[in-house]
Amino acid sequence: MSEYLQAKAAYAKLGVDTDAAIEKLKSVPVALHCWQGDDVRGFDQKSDGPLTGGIQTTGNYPGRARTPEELMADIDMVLKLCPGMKKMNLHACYAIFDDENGGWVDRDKIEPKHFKKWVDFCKARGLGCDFNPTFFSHPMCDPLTLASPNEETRKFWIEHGKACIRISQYLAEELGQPCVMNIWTGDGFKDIPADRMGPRMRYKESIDAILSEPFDFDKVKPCVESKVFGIGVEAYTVGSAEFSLGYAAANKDKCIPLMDNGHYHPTEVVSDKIPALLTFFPEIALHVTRPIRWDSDHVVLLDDETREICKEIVRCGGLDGRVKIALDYFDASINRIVAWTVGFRNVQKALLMALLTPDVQLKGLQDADNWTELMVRQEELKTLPFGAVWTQYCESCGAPADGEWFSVAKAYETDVLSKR
Ligand code: RNT
Ligand code: ZN
Repeated sequence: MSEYLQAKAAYAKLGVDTDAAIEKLKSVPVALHCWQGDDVRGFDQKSDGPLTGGIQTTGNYPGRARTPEELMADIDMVLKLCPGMKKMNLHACYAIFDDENGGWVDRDKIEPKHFKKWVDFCKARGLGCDFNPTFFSHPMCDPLTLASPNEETRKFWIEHGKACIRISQYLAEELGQPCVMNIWTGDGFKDIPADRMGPRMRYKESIDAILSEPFDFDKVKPCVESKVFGIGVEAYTVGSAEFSLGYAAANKDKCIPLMDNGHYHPTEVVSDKIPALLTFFPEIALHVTRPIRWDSDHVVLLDDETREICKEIVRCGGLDGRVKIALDYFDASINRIVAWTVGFRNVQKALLMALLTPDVQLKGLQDADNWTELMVRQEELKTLPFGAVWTQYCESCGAPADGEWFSVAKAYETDVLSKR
């Protein structure tokens, strides 16, 4: 008997159908963030300014993508190395300006045509696309954006947000899949503020203004992403957890909350917050990342919290569109293709593991107050032959198995990345 058939039989004993799990996972889009490929630089700034907004890439591994063509080629390699259904995730700073579309414009003036090449890229690969306004790494950050006391600054960034709504609508219509549009700013202060309410009131009004731009909520899913602190923004964050959740709750007809698991105090876990939010919100969005001590955006591993997040997504019925899953990390200290691939494959693994869990039986034990057997059953799941199911999944997606893809990534490094 093949390894897969043996594994299938082992899971079947627990009432788990491995074939069904594999088929289900193939239908779940996971958004691949374009910004791992170039250390969150983008293409829209003439001068090579620093990354701002309290986020930080560290490392200077050779081979980062410097042009849209290089970034697209790198993404193609990642798509080939990963199983599962992918969706692109772009930032506004990845706009492509050329002579055909009239050349460079500032962020308040960007249009769908600046993303036409990305639409062509996605169409050719059957991908949907998510989108993000870019409220950082720009001279109009004073350093605040949507919460700035300066009206001219706020106006510029509101116009940027509205332009991004129009672009998101265009992406959704062209690609025939909803576009999640995430609003995150690094607005906040390094030191103790004298006014905590003013910036939040301005932030609220600015988001209101952005969302007053007409859009179809079935196609465009605006999100607000909360944060606890950033580098140089240690004392106060305008878009805190309560602010963002409050905003989403008060605007359920046009906005959903987004949780990034690097954006909470270290003993808080997003896995536990998923069912809490799904109790009240029809839809929520996630940025899956790996914080170490802070929002360091390390590559996602198959660690306990990633597994727990995926278990909650599956158990709470999140795979049928209620939970929008995206990756968000940027490691510049290792091969970027490998960083992307390891994180994407790990989210796929964690989702597959979750789908291979006999949830109904385990819930039954909990409801019967049988914590002894629940512990035994949960622990024994850990040594089931998951690897054989994973290999089968990769094969049925036409993607390489573990042990097969790293050499391909290394050859690409030798042939392409090292020549940049
Ligand atoms: C920053 C947020 C945000 C960014 C991306 C680039 O802390 O997580 O989502 O990482 O928009
Ligand atoms: Zn994020």
